Amino acid sequence: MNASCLVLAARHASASSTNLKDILADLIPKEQARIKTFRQQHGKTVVGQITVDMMYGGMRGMKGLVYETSVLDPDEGIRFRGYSIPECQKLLPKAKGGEEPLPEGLFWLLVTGQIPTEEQVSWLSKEWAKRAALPSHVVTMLDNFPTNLHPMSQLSAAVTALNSESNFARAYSEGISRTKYWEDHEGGNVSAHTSHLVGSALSDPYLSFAAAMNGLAGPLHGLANQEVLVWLTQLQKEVGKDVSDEKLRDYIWNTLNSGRVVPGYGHAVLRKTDPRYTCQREFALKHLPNDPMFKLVAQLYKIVPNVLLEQGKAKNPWPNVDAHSGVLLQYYGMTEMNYYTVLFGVSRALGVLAQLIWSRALGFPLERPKSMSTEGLMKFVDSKSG
Ligand code: CMX
Repeated sequence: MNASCLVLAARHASASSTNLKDILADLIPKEQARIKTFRQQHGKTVVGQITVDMMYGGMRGMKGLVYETSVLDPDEGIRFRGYSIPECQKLLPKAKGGEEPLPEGLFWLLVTGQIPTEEQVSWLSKEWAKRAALPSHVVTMLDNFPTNLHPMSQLSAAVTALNSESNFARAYSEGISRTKYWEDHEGGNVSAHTSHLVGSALSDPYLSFAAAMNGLAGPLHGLANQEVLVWLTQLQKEVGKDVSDEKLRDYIWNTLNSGRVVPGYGHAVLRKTDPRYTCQREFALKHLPNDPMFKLVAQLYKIVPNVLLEQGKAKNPWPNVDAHSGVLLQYYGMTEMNYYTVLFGVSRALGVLAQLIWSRALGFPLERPKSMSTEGLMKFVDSKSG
């Protein structure tokens, strides 16, 4: 459902309610009916073509997934329920005296398609606070992990163990009706797709989210924000703090020539600077313009894209969100770099769990694409050309 439809559909419920569940109970049957009609009319419409390259190339560009909460445009970047990042910054409620939108407001928007009121955001804050306590077995488990276990592994293990508390798992074992799967809610890219896939097996939201976190923990995905800071710190150690553009170029080429990627640059879909990077850069320009690490990141922004273009491999030479987030975190005192991806994971929960509610509400079936062997694919291509 696009943002405007959802807004219209939600208007009635939202006018009188601050309860997210009541609003969803009103929205979901309308959306179910709308999609049913759409599928009856257009179910056999062909959406795209699948090429041999797509099958070997990580399924890039293959349209095979319905995801309601956000859409990523290669040039423009992400829109949440139709709203760009600057629009979200402008429209969503903020904390008293604050300038940035509250996460509760973004979650509300993702789930309902509607910009919430301050009262609705405050209702959701209280709901989340009520659920904040960890069961003692999870605390004990975390305390018993060795200190060198990466925080992302700790997060994933802790969320998995939280499924002892899952209302969904309990209700499912008691024979809950399919139409109610969305209610017990505790909630494309690797992490979002993983939670979607695992959730499609009706694994409860804790298990689905933990699986997503295992994907986010990879260096080509969410761990890149830690990798960026490690790379920047090493750079400063090796070439000093006030480094010339020429020396930076050499350092970047050394990274590439040693067979590594430049962390924080490139993207599987985006073909322009990530608007999340731009948003963080504007924040840094306002609040920490003289921070040496920010200055280095800004200097790299002028140099890395040209080097990547010169190398001629990366389809997108521009920075992604991970090129910037660590710099802000270190400025505000979070120097434990291996926790950066955990924070990314917490924010990702808002998106993937909002979608999980809708996946359940719309009754998406078990996800199971068809695979082929190289042998089978070659025979298929032969039969086509012969
Ligand atoms: N540095 C060096 N080489 C890069 C590169 C980078 N930043 N980005 C892409 N390339 C290379 C790829 O490794 C690939 O090389 P090979 O042909 O030798 O295999 C080639 O350019 C083509 O890759 P692509 O189609 O442009 O990019 P992919 O869709 O395959 O991969 C991504 C996308 C993000 C994994 C890749 O750009 C990368 O490794 N970036 C650095 C890690 C990073 O910042 N990840 C975070 C992404 C955002 C997020 O999900 O959090």
